[in-house]
Amino acid sequence: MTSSFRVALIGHAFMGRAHAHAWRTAHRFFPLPLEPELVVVVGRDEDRARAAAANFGAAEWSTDWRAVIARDDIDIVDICAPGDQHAEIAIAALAAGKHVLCEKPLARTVTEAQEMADAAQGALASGVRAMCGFSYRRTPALALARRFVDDGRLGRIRHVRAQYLQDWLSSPEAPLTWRLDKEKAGSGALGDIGAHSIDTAQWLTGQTIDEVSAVLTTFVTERPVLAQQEGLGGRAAEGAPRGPVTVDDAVAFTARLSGGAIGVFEATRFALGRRNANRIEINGDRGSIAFDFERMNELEYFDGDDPDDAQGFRRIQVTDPSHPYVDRWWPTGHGLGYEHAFTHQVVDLVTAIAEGRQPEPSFANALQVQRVLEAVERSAADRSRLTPTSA
Ligand code: SOE
Repeated sequence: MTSSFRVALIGHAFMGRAHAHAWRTAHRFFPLPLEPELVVVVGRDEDRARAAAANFGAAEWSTDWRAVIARDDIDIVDICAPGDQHAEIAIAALAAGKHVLCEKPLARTVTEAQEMADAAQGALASGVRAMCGFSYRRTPALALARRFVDDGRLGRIRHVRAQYLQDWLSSPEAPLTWRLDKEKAGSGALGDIGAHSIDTAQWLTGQTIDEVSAVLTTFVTERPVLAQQEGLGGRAAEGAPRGPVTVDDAVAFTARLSGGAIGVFEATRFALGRRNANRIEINGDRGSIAFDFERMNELEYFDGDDPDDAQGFRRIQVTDPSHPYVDRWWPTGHGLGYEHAFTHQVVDLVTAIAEGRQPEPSFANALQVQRVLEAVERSAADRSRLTPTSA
């Protein structure tokens, strides 16, 4: 009989829901060495935590994460709380001998991320593992792109072009949520979605971002104070006072990568009409790939070895059983959705832990992303750029 792997989920909003779904689903579709059991849901508000636990099918709820971490019957602590709680909870959970899955970005600052990575390193000796939830790595089309890079189909990589475009803050009336508060989130579009692009680019190319030059901006500096969080946004009361937005709304930066490639990155929540366009294009000297999450079951691939009269990008439908993760789902041509990457994340995490391997992205990988985030912020603040002069 498969033994169970008992999960404490901390946070039950958008990300908590995505994770809860994954914990409940993974073993029903994939053969797992341990069977996840969502035991307890933790939240700050008693009624909402109770309702979330009932909704997710967890037996218990709590408002006290410290008490939950102290329990003997919890194997993993899954942190889906806002960023200001990541470091404290993760470090305490690792010290208590629990495995940890922590949402991205790992922390608010490099200092916090370093402390978390140190704690994860220290816990390794007792077989305790930590992983950061850069879930898009587990989108089948991106996992296929990684396979192509590893197989050398792209050859030597020259360019990375990554954009993460959303529009949920386009209206100045969208209320102030925790994602707009530097104290809670660390940064804005940069850390929330730009971090995904940074992780994806580094993971796909096997190169680290070693140099950046950036501009950051905040288009709407004050917003109505939030009355009720709903999904990513929420509702403000009629005539609510406005409070300050303390993070960036949009960022653009260029980058130099360790293997000689150059990169162009953009992240914004003001790209009206682009709802979740997490895009990346990579050009090598043998081939190219292009991906857009708004068409997440497709990967564009250009093969430079094709005969001249047949050259062009082909659109691969990533729904074949030969594609990563796909064989456990639906017949060819029947696609997957946003939630599946989280399910695959649980599959990979639980399998690695059961086999005594380090699941990736590790806290050390996520610390590297955090260093890039900080470098981007410093570069933007630095203002060491030239203003075009008239001839
Ligand atoms: C909000 O921009 C957000 O929910 C991110 O926080 C997630 O990481 C991303 O998957 C979708 O957008």
